[in-house]
Amino acid sequence: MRNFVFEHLHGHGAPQEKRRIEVGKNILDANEKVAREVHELYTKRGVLLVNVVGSPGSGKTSFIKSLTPHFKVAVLEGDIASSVDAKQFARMGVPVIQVNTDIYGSACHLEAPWVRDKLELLLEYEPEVVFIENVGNLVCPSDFNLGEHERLVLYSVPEGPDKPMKYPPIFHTATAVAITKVDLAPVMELDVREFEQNVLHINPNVRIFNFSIKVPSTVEEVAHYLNDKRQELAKEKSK
Ligand SMILES: Nc1nc2c(ncn2[C@@H]2O[C@H](COP(=O)(O)OP(=O)(O)OP(=O)(O)O)[C@@H](O)[C@H]2O)c(=O)[nH]1
Ligand SMILES: [Mg+2]
Repeated sequence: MRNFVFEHLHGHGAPQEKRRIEVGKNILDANEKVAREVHELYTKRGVLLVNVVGSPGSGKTSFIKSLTPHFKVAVLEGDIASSVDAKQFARMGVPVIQVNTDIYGSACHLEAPWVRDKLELLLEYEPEVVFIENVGNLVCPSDFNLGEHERLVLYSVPEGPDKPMKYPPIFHTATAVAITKVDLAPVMELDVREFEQNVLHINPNVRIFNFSIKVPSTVEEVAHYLNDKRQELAKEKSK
């Protein structure tokens, strides 16, 4: 229920507030039910589902593109409008489906019922990993499970080291955090260790990566992590 505002419900006072909370709870309950179904389907098929979240421009598309040589990838692309990012994947021959939230009141996040059928469809391409590129936002996606196995939060160096304290829920719900564009840290005179400490302050057990599309070893480290997760999934599938 955190951070959940229904702008279409106007008015003030207790009855409206109560109704707002009830509607919010119903939406989240419905989301959770569909997310569980997606999670079960992907687990049964042994396909790793990764929800990539982060601010606009934090490097989500670049991150996913850098991992395409390592896995057979498919992408569900979420944006308020346009298919700019989806076209990049299509040009690379990566199966991609675009979801625009302008038909859902220009929501700043994806919800499971909006993506379920698309995620089912992507399985027909027999991918090893399906990436969801969520709508660029550090707040809204945190409440909406999409059935993912991994929630990877991308947090870029130019955003500055204080974001975990200001936007804790997204860091709290992450399974891993990639501090992106670390190649820019020296130019910006920023210390990546301060970013790491602030992330760990909010989520002490989360896995942290230092990442740059310009440094192949950082891409390989993430690929290795995701491969381990795929193997864990294969074991779960065979149970
Ligand atoms: N120096 C540097 N630039 C990067 C890196 N990763 C991404 N960029 C640049 O950052 C800009 C934004 O990257 P995108 O991958 O489009 O970011 P995004 O999160 O997908 O953006 P939206 O989808 O618009 O929210 C682009 O100009 C990228 O080339 C990096 O590791 N280092
Ligand atoms: Mg993008």
